[in-house]
Amino acid sequence: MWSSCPRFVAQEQPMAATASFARELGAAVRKMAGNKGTTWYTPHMAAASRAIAERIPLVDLVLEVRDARIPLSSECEQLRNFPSSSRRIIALNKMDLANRSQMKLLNFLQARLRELKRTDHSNYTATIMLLGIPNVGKSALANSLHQVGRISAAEKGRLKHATVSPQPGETKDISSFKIASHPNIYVLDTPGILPAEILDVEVCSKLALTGAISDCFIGQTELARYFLAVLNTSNEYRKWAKLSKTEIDISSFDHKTECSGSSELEKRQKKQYATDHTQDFVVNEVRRTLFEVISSFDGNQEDEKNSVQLIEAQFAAVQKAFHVPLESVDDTCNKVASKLLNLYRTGRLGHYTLDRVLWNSL
Ligand SMILES: Nc1nc2c(ncn2[C@@H]2O[C@H](COP(=O)(O)OP(=O)(O)O)[C@@H](O)[C@H]2O)c(=O)[nH]1
Ligand SMILES: [Mg+2]
Repeated sequence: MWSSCPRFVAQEQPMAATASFARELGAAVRKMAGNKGTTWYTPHMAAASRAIAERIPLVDLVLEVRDARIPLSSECEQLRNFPSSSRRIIALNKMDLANRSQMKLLNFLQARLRELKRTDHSNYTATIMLLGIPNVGKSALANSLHQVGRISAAEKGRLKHATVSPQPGETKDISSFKIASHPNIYVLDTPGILPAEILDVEVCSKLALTGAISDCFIGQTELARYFLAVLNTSNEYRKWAKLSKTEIDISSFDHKTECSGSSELEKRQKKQYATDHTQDFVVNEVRRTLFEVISSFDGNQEDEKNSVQLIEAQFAAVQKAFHVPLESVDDTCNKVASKLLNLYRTGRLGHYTLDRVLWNSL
């Protein structure tokens, strides 16, 4: 989804217990980042931020990429004072969930450039700078625009690739990718930037959960707990009710009992990949486990203590679903947390918009 003048409107508040989780986590992230030597605002990010500021006046369009899960919290602060002119476009990425075509975005960008450069259509060269906080998918977007781009066959043969990575901070320099000929249009992929200090602790926690801030600032266990707090107060888990009714018990393939209807091949695969959390049968078992623990919980989720108890019960239950062996408490928790976060961040545990926004306000 993209827009040149978006209007995001904040919606109702999240449940008290989830908000309190978010605040605690965010405060811990801020505290960590305040410690000498552990800030996300590295000298490299500061240098990238200056280089981007110098380039902004020279480009034709600025395409601010935001994370659709946090369309407000992923605003790029550097652009806050940028005049909301026809030169700024905001694109919401990670809507796979809504899986928009990049071709449509390319057409949209070309139309905007044509409006800006009303003169000779065939002879100009235009540049579009992709800008945004780390890990929103700028490089992935640069690659897909480059791939779908209307460029000559010879140029297609020399397609470049921007490095795409689940870790923030992977893009180190500004690089350019051709996305159209006649007129020539280039996109500039840039390193993600964050402000040196983020005052709003809830924003800190959302940036940490979505992966814009490195997990090392708070640890994956705390992040996974925050995710579970979000999950428990959402409606996503209700979609997994049907899993509870069907028998997909993966514990059965360790024993003689066999799942009815499973082929020999499936059974062998299940045995072989029992600890691979990305396998569908493991994901379904995790979903079912989470659903069943929430459904059988009779505490009050508004109550912080109850909410924490539920999360601890879920951690213990999914440890079995993931087939994580019981080692030291910390090791086990870290492994479970890492798998849970990975499934959340790849959209396999539902779709969540952490900022409260009214989409039809766009
Ligand atoms: N689910 C999903 N993941 C995406 C999307 N775009 C990028 N990613 C993933 O997000 C992570 C960060 O992407 P990257 O392009 O390196 O982000 P950048 O730091 O903004 O350049 C990578 O693991 C990508 O595979 C998307 O539209 N949907
Ligand atoms: Mg990048």
